[in-house]
Amino acid sequence: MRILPSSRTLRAPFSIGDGYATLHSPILSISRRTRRTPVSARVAASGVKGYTVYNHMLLPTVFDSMEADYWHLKRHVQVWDVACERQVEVRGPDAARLVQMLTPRDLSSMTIGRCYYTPMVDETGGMLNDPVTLKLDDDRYWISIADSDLLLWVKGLAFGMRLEADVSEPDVSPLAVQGPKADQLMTRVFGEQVRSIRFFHFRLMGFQGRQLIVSRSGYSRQGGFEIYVDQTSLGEPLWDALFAAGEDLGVSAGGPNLIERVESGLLSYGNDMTRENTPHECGLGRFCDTPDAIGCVGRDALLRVTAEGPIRQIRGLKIAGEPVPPCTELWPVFADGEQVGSVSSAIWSPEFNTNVAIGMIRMTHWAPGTMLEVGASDGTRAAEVCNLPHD
Ligand code: THG
Repeated sequence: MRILPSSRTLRAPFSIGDGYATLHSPILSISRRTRRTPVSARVAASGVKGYTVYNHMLLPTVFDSMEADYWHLKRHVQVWDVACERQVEVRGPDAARLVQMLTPRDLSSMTIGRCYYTPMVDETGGMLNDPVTLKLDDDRYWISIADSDLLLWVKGLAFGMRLEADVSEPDVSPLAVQGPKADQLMTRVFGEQVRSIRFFHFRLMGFQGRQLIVSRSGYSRQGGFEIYVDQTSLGEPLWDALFAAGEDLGVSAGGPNLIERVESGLLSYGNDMTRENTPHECGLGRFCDTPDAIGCVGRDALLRVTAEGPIRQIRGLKIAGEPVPPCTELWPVFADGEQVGSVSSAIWSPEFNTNVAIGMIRMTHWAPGTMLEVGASDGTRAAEVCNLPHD
């Protein structure tokens, strides 16, 4: 499959900064390893201009331009091929015990039909993933993972602990509908009942004689849903139904948008956090109930670090000057010439008229309003610490 060399994509797909030309224009070689999704053909037909690879699968990132996609997402409605949000299914008598081993969030009162944002940690309390966990039944969970091979860790625990639980990656590919007109569009395809789905809850909704899990969730703060397409052959009919129903709403293909997610303070595993970080450093302490998370393999380690509190934490930053180049490696953050943190994601925000960023900052300098310096790849710039989400 040829991605770039068509007449409309020869031009660099990004308008911001020179770095895109050198780092982001090369062709992404596609093979069996960079797995296709149930709607890859529709994505290509919609004129996708850029992909990344996430969980060894194609993730479309740009259609028109990053800025045009961003404004469209904030004003209208988009359909996202987020099949790369793979599900780790955990099923069997020990399923609940195994899922609780993974996370310091207390799942004991989780009810069927709930989605929980769940930091997942190793035995040192280091972040392994930050998935959304769905409880389908008392003995069946889906862990909707971010970009790390969580399946292998979960299978290892299940085998090593001799648990009665099957761990697999089912044929499930989320399709997200995001944006202020998402309720309108979804109602047309699934009926008025979708409106009653509460944030981070899911319900079974009918589509062409099948029942699909639909949740009110998604990787943007513009509102919307995720449809868990549990059969590859349903992908294209569902995509087509959404586009047919949403023509007058200006529905378009989209994807997780870097500008919107940095403004919104949505973290990206592998970018803003790694195994080196605890959930508390990531600002995910509100999703941890460590004392009650009996069985979590990272419980002891996290009890130790929470007693003292983190000494560095995720913060927002506003970076002065012209639009920054793409942040493809950590940028050091300085105070009086000494490093006090690093920036992991940064982009020009057309809405706030400044560069917005996410970084990890030492406690001595993490107070909002603190002025620091960022060693961006094109030079040093002034930056101000702020809370997330940006406003
Ligand atoms: N949806 C589903 N799977 C996913 C993602 C998703 N897997 C990969 C990735 N995204 C996982 N990471 C996140 C990060 C943030 C959120 C969801 C998944 C998120 N956070 C809100 C917040 O932080 O304010 C709300 C959390 C809450 O209140 O519970 O939505 O997007 N299926």
